[in-house]
Amino acid sequence: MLQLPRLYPILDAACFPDASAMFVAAEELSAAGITLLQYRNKQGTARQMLDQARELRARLGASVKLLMNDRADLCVAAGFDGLHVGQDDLSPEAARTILGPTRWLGVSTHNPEQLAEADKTSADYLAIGPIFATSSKANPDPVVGLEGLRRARELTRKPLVAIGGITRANARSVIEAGADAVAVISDLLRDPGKSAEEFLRVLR
Ligand code: TZP
Ligand code: MG
Repeated sequence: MLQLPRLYPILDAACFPDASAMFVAAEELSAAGITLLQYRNKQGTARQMLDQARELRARLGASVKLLMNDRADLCVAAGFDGLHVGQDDLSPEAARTILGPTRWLGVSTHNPEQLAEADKTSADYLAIGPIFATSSKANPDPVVGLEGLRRARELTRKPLVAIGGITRANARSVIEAGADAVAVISDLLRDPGKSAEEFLRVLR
């Protein structure tokens, strides 16, 4: 079973004025010591996404595992280490046929039914959320809360990632409720290096 680092930053292209600002943030996160990063781009074309993904790979080297959001084809084309799919993307098994056996596959879930279903697949880790209110996702599912996270923990032995509204102030409580890792977008945006260092400190 895969060992996830406790901090799982997500670089969302929509949160940056341009691609160069996003690359600078990625380098700052890497310098702060993160070892896993998801690239998320809901607005870009396939070609823009592939170019940006390759640039991330080139800038971050092998010390950071890179996961592509949504797109199995771009994951493979960019030489990424894994893929994260949601409920409206390729099914985990369809994604697996493209990824092969060794690339990491993560699956987003939002309730106990989806979690139990995803647990039966070849997913390497499961995500559950939103744990808290979030403004980083369009049309988010209902908030799961720490209590929902505790229940999710009982439904799977796969590594469990908590997502949605997680900050340096509440991250510790999320790990204590049973998450193996916290996925974060907005609380890493302002001064990414310093914020990542603080996350890593509270999650130690
Ligand atoms: N899926 C559930 S919540 C969320 C996603 C992609 C957004 C998380 O962003 P933030 O800013 O850390 O709440
Ligand atoms: Mg998706």
